[in-house]
Amino acid sequence: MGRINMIIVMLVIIVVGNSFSSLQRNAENMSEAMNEYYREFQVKSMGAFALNYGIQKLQTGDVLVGDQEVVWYTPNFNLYDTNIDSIRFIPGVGDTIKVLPYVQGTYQGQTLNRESSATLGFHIAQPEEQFAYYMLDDAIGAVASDSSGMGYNGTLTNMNNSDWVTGVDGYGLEFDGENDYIYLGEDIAREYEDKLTVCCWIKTDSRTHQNWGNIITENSDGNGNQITGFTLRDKVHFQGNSKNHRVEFEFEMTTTSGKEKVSLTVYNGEMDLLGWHYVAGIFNPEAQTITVGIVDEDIWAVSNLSANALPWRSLTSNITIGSIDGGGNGQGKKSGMYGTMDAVRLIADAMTPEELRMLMLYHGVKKPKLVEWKI
Ligand SMILES: [Ca+2]
Ligand SMILES: [Ca+2]
Repeated sequence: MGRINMIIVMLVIIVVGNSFSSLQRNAENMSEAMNEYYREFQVKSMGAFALNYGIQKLQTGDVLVGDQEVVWYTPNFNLYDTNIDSIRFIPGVGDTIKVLPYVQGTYQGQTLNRESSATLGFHIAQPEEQFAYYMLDDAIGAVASDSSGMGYNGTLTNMNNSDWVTGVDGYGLEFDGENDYIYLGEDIAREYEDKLTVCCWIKTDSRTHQNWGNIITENSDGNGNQITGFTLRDKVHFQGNSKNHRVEFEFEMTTTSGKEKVSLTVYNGEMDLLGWHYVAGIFNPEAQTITVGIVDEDIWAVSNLSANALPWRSLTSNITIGSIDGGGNGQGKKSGMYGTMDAVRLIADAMTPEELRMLMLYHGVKKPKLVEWKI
């Protein structure tokens, strides 16, 4: 190889070599930028996921937000080097909730924190299959207006203006446990066929009432006999040792397979027996269960139904709130409950505990809609 050629080869090596190393340096810079981008993408994705997850929790009613901020911790939520530490739900101006997931990621030993946020507004929907809703805010007169849109206004029977008292919201009605009732008519009893939920606020009177008192009941023959239909009822005991003071609730349905019922007893100390409680009876032939529960205390009793048990219907059924129509005189199952009621609903569907909690808290099923969000 000649001298000139040698020089050319050396130059080529130097030039190419330099180019390679500068290429390598560029690649290093590139991959760092890529990593940075990827890491940010990862944390942002997790933030977006957490946000979605939080919104979904609100939609399904798994997280319920009242006046207070709710912090929901998610200790095992990890993906690669990123995890959702917690999601905060903060009640905002008007009827809005801010959802703030707190996401943590680690990169090369460094901890990265990130907050995403979304603001949700709400609209309150009434249950689709609701066929009667008595807010009992009429305050005067002999009519309990139905707010369901179905027009099943009730008629106060053996009651007067002094029975309109303070309720949970606005007014409620006080029942004497003897002959006070609201008559809802016969047509209303045909509004459900299989599934049924009845629920209302109840404040028990402090008098002992050892017989079952009807809260809401279907009466099959106009004489107070329970040949067909359903009954949500209670029984209260406030005598003797206060440890034995108790309230019992029972939900019963007459079905094609016979009487199906479920009951629960709550003793003094387990809850304030004389406070307001949101009580529900649920008949669900699809799940083959009958349920009675105290929604605000999250106390439930569930029984299994016989196979193919469906409500047994009668064309002459009527529904009453309080005492039973045609029965009365304070005897056994024909008597009414002692105490005050508010917000009575009848729904031809089997509501879940979450849906019932929403009905209790928001006077309807709360459906979130997105107002703004930032990842
Ligand atoms: Ca009366
Ligand atoms: Ca009311």
